[in-house]
Amino acid sequence: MNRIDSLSSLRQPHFTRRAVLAGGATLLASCSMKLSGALTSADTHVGSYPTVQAVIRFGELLKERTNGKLSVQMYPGGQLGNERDTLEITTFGGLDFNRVNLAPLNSIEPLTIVAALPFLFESTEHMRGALDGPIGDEILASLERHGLIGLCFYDSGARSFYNTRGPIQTPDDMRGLKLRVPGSDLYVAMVNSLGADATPMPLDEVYQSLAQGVIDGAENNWPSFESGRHYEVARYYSLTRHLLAPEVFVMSKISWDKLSSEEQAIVRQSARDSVPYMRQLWDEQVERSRKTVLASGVSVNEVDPALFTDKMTGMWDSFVTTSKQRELVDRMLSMRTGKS
Ligand code: GTR
Repeated sequence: MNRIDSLSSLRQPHFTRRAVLAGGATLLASCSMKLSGALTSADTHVGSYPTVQAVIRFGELLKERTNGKLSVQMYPGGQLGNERDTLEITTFGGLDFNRVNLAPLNSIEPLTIVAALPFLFESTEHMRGALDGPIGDEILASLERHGLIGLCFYDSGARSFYNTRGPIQTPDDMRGLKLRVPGSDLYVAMVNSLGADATPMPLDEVYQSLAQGVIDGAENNWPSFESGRHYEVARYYSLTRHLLAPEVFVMSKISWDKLSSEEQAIVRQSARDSVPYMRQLWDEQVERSRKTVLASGVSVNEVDPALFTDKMTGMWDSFVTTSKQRELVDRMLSMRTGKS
């Protein structure tokens, strides 16, 4: 069984943690000490999504800069499992790379929480400025103790609420709504702080759950709202823009340790060099998705963010509990310009 056949066999709907670990042991045993050839990478999004395209670009740079020794085989569309499962597989070396949101890392590494706090970043420029520098480097470095090498952050735009019931103008309109969130306590608390009922669920179950009325809504950025076809069933999108949490591109530390230091430097630099490309694709994709959603007749409304900010920032203290987290939050806040 090759590595991807092994991974596919792990993608049974009800595989247990023990099965994952056993599969991982098999995968590990079949790994050679040095890495070469096509390295694997997973993404929950479809092939045209900017995060997938950015990692493909990363793979091209890697191939060019290692004279063909290393390249990337991308598995998009969640075909190897949801983000939480593929992250676990990545930590034991069954996958070489992974592109995920910060949310599934929140329960693993407290420093990832600071960049996922609602209403922390005042704008995309603020988020990029903070995470492109030393603060971002510290958050990426914190992943190493969990078996992951943080390579770079990608944009994820602004997340807003959408639902099947009606426009949200104030938190009162959210009372009792069953809203899907990614599996992160931070997201659960954030949504519950507004009086809604947070329902953690993997992304690939959202469309069906909306269609069947299992949930009333969810929250995400324009491209995910559109590419997951959630807008076909949730016809109200209310622009709270409560979260500008980034995406993150990681490598398995087990795979990383099999690279020479020169190759490691190439991997780091190529990941960084894929970021401007991702951002260009991202801005274009946001515009395309916005147009598609609007053309379909979805009701889109602006909200007064002040009505949401107090409630949602009120829960920061429950999640920012260490002095290191506080220090990073203070540094990020000091980079605000007051222009959003
Ligand atoms: C998207 C993000 C995915 C995933 C998804 C979700 O914006 O790109 O990685 O985290 O949100 O809500 O599960």
